[in-house]
Amino acid sequence: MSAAPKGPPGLKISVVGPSGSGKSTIANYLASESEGSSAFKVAPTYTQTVGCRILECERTIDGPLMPIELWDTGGSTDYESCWPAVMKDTDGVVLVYNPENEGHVSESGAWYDFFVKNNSLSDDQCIVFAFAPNAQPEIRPRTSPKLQHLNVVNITIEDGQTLLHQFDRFLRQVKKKLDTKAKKTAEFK
Ligand SMILES: Nc1nc2c(ncn2[C@@H]2O[C@H](COP(=O)(O)OP(=O)(O)OP(=O)(O)O)[C@@H](O)[C@H]2O)c(=O)[nH]1
Ligand SMILES: [Mg+2]
Repeated sequence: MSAAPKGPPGLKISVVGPSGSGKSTIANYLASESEGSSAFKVAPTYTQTVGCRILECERTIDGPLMPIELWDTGGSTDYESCWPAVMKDTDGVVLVYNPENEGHVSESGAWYDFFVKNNSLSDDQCIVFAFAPNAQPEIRPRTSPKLQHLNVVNITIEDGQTLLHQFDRFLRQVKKKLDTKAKKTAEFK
């Protein structure tokens, strides 16, 4: 009996970072059909994410539509027990912090350590969004020393297109990394 044909493999992307940094705002935007609109739709009131939400979207990355699971993680330490599940088998990490919040800047280093460094992911599998209302694209945002070697991108609420563009670039980079890993594994067999 032949195996059922497999569709294109999807990617699991974990969206992590301090509480109130904008993870759900960003995940909602990416998962919505809002490609045509240029600005985020911001919820009128902030609602803390309890545990983790999984959102789905599809992006075209050098080929057919690729299913993406976005694991939008609650940033409160009350939900720390969920983090191992968020980390497990993740293909990439989107780390979100608000560079205008001093606490976020320092906390973001710990998020990087936990989700990327201690999870044996390569830095290519991580993108950092500095999400602030007044971000200026040409100015490097305030960053934890632990993130200084990473791709840190300014994201503003007015500019959803930049977010989509950066997200697709990141997915392409993750896919390339995974393809290279799979090729190396096959060569060893
Ligand atoms: N960081 C950031 N937040 C903004 C901006 N503009 C508005 N906000 C508000 O900041 C809050 C962020 O909320 P969420 O996206 O729910 O934050 P979160 O990171 O998911 O928070 P947790 O679920 O608690 O981890 C919302 O009330 C946004 O409307 C912005 O440009 N940057
Ligand atoms: Mg949230």
